[in-house]
Amino acid sequence: MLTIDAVHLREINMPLAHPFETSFGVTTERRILLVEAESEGLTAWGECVAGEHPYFSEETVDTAWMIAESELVPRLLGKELVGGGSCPALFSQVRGHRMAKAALENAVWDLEAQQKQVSLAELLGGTRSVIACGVSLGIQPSKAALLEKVEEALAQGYQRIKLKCKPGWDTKIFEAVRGRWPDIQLSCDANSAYRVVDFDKIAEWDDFDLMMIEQPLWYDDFYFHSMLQKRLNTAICLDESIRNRRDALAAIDMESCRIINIKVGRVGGFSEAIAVHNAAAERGIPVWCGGMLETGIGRAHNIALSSLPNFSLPGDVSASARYWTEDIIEPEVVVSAKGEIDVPDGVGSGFTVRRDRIEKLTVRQQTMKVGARVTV
Ligand code: OSB
Ligand code: MG
Repeated sequence: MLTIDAVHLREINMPLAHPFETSFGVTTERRILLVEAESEGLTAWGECVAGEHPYFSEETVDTAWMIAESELVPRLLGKELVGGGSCPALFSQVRGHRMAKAALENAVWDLEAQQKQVSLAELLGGTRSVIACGVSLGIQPSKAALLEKVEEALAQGYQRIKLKCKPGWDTKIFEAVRGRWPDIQLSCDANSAYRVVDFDKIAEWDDFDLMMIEQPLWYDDFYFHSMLQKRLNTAICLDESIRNRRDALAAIDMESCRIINIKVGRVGGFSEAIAVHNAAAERGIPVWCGGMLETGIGRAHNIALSSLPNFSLPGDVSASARYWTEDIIEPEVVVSAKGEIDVPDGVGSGFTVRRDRIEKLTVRQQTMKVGARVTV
């Protein structure tokens, strides 16, 4: 059993090493909500993957802070918990706000691992000692710039290249990359940029032998993805549409996708991520771990999750240096020449949080304890 004595909410601002452009816009600096949970002398961190704007999902840094402060943290404080798996029931009265819930739940899992003196990966049911890594390459100013990025990522060993795409940055780009590298594992991610009028064009992408086409249509859709999947040889992978295990079951049953991207924040925490993983595994649907431009805190949690057996495709969990000039954990996440990350076997997440650096990046913080609240 563990009791949460205090929770600290903190917003840090951190510039990205390189701007990241998707079909919904450019990100150059991240605002990130971090949570820190304390229990009987132990402390663990969680990262909220909500963005600055409600573009990827309805949540933002500000909504997550508000809901954590007013609804979620009060439900955690002072409660006797078995562990991370106790959180969904405590939070269930609050609808949605999955990214806010995940940040807190994941910190509790990390505390549980520390209390049990096991690695987080082991606690989650992980079986892999290394995970396979891919990269997600944003939309670039030119085709030449993109080819350079692909070349660089392949030289670093990454096993799969995912190209962000949108109307006007799609067929020509796939042609150029596939033309130059006929044998690499290549995929694309549209972040919902296409509509039914685009079906004929998307069907032509079968020529490029993509591993998958990620979330081509609406962020909340299964039906039209199912219509599109019938017309394609290429697998559709759903990201935004999958909010929980039931969504995964519906999407698999309707054949809206043949692959699922699991983001622990998008589904509300490790408990639901494991449930999606298991549901997909039982139905022969491979999964991979998506990324949300996380700092080392969220990245460490993604590594632990990716060690589960059905994470059989390379994920978007890449080296710290791709995102940050200096990460907030030690050691930084590194990718081997084979395109793999070692799953730490130390207690907890296996990384140390660099509190000194976090202090410098903090723009607001708040401590909540049983019966007390302090804003700094
Ligand atoms: O759709 O996978 C996505 C980043 C921000 C929001 C959505 C997505 C992404 C990425 C980047 O693709 C993944 C990463 O490298 O962290
Ligand atoms: Mg995606």
